[in-house]
Amino acid sequence: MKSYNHKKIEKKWQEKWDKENAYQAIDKAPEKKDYLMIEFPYPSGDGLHVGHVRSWTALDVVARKRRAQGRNFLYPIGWDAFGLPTENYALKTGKDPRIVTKENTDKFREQIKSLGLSFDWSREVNTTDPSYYRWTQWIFLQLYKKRLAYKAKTLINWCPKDKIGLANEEVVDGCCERCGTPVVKREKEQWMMAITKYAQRLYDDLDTVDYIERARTQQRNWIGPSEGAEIEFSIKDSDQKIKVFTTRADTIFGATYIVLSPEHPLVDELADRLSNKAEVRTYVEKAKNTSEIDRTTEGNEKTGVKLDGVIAINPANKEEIPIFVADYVLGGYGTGAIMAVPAHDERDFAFARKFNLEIRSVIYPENISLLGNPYDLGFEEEVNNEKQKYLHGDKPYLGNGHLINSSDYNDLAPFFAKGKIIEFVGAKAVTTFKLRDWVFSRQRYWGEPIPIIHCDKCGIVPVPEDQLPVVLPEVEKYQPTDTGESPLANIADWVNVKCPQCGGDAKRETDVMPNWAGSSWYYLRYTDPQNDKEFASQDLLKYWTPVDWYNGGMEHTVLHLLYSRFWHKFLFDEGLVPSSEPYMKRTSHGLILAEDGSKMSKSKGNSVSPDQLVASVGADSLRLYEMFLGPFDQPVAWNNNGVVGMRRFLERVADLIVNDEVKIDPKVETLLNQTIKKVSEDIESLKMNTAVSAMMILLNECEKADSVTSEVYGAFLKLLAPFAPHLAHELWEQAGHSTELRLEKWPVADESKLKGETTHIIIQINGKMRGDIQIATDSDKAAVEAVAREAIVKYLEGKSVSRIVVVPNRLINFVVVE
Ligand code: ANZ
Ligand code: ZN
Repeated sequence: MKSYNHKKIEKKWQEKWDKENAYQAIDKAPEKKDYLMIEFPYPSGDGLHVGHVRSWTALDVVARKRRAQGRNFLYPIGWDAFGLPTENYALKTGKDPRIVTKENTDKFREQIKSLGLSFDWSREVNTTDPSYYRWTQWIFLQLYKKRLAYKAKTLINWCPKDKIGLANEEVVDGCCERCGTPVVKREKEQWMMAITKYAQRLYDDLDTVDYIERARTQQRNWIGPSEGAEIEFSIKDSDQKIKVFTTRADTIFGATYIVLSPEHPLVDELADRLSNKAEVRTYVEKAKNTSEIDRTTEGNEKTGVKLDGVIAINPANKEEIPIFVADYVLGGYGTGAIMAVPAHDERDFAFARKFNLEIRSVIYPENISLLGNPYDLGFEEEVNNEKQKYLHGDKPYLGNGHLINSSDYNDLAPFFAKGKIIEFVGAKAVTTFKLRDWVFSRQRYWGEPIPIIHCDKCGIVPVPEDQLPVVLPEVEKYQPTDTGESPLANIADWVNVKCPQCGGDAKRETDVMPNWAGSSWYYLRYTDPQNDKEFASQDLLKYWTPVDWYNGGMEHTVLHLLYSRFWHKFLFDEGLVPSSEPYMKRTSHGLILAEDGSKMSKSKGNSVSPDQLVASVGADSLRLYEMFLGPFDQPVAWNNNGVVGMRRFLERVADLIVNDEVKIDPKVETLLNQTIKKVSEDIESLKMNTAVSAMMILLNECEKADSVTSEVYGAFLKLLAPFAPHLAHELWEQAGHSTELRLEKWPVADESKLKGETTHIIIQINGKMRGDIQIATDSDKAAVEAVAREAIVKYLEGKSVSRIVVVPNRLINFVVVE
């Protein structure tokens, strides 16, 4: 078998493409534009990993194919380079983060180029570049002008180890996402972003984009709309009122007490009227350091304190009811206050039991008004059981039924009563969202300075736009101060400035932005990366945006993706971008796991280095292997033998004999057309593994025929080119063509030649039939396996296959360890 010199060939073509600017997108070309994007990487010191290679190659395959179909293509790359790992590294080593970033991006760039990825390098952006973050700061100022960026004293999630405020999204199970330290609450003046003002639109417009369903659902749940009402309860002998948020206005006649969250401003405002002021204060202080998880976990012992000396009035029946402060009610949700209905809510029930409060039933578990009598509907037993427990007072009743103890509303179904009662008590129907405003400040160094000046006389003054960028100054120490202020606070000659409004002494804001800022708009900058008058020209934005296809990790669905949609919608409202959504389509790749199915990690020593593989078998084999690895959106386990197998496949392609004196084999001709069709379709739906297996089947057939015509050979190379671009180009050139393969048109299947011989194959797992496939007759084991795996993905998920048995043209059996 002929070997080929991958080092020489890959270098040759990479240099050629670089010199020719082969993959540069042409602004405003007449061809249809196509804008494909991967999440720009954080240039960490570890360099590229095989996970990057998987997702970037997949989209590279799409890009190369669609270019060959005549699209004007934009496939850009850049660096999301602000952030904690670089800063922490600087902290440890004393090295300037700018230098660290430069070293890391240089390394990444070289690695990426060694893979033959067809990025448009002329549009490279870097979020830490002042000419870039000048515009991040500019967008911040526009948000500030519209009051969407605001300063507020809030309880924030504070990581005592990193000394940093965290957004809710960065807190995982009560701990810091980065270092795992339990998060505490701390009161701090913070810059906030009013993303909640966009909650409804962020939710509704998910219907207008083509997102992978998992991502759409995850965003919907995160935004979390809840339809209910805000109802006011007045306080006796006072003109103050307590506004509660409830989704069950129908139960108001059963509201036997009120609960304020410890964060509620009324707790302080009412303090002077309380006879147990000290007790209340102690409780509130303690609640501040209890995590939200502990506060809301079902079954946790309920705690609280009664506000002695104040009384609320239920607006429905004018009854006087007590007011409590308790931490099971959260400050940041709804209005931070509830009407408690212990007979029909688990938490209220537990609390009422503990504090001996009245539990008054207002829903009776029989549906007399809406659905007919449950006894007639065949649910007697179920209903009776529930009813017995409920009537014994053993548990709250959460089901449907009809109203009782509710004056004029008795006998109504809850659903009907709700609207009527909202009207009766003069309440307002509202939709509340789980989504919270975005904590935007970071008391750190390696981020964009927030372009604000604080003046004693004028207050908060934005830095005038013509003075942007506010450049991040060099410092000696990267350690945040112990008071939690940014290290920038130590640089007097940077902090002290004149107020742009009154000329008096003033101070710069020393907080910086989170690393979600620069990534919220980078796709806009790619369209016009050198522009120093605007963040991008309207012309180019109109031509290129929105992004047609964006691939990225599932872990970014509720952070980056949501923030970015929010900024985009704001820019749209300002008339600065032409579309209301930034990304028309979103896909997501599965993780690559180590050979044993565990997570790959440097510390465990089970990660695979792309560099090594590029050196030993070549980028083409690596690319092809990663595409063959398994369904793109599923997690897959790595296997080094597989890479070697791909190398062998490429060598066999290089060995094919071309002979135009022999007529085209009709079997090969049919299969070629089938393969063109299959590969073209599979690429578009990211079924790269089955595309590769189709090419393997074609190769087998070509080999059986002893030789192939140059027509067949040429078409094969065109199909192979997006996956293994270097070797495909080299073989094309060796075949005597004077133009480059990348400039050739993508092949089109001849519909009249698609019918041929296929065979039906049964798929089994441990001998049990799990599906079947139709595949070219005499397909080899690898090909059958790839197509079969695809067909039974859901059965194999999370299972480890120990052996595979193939009976040619009959069946394939996966032996799985149960
Ligand atoms: C009275 C009531 C009666 C309620 C009943 C439920 C059942 P979702 O669906 O999650 O939006 N609630 C409101 N604000 C709260 C806060 N800040 N902290 C904790 N709980 C809060 O839940 C809405 C319900 O959760 C509201 O409806 C309120 O309790 C409670 F039989 O009001 B309900
Ligand atoms: Zn001033």
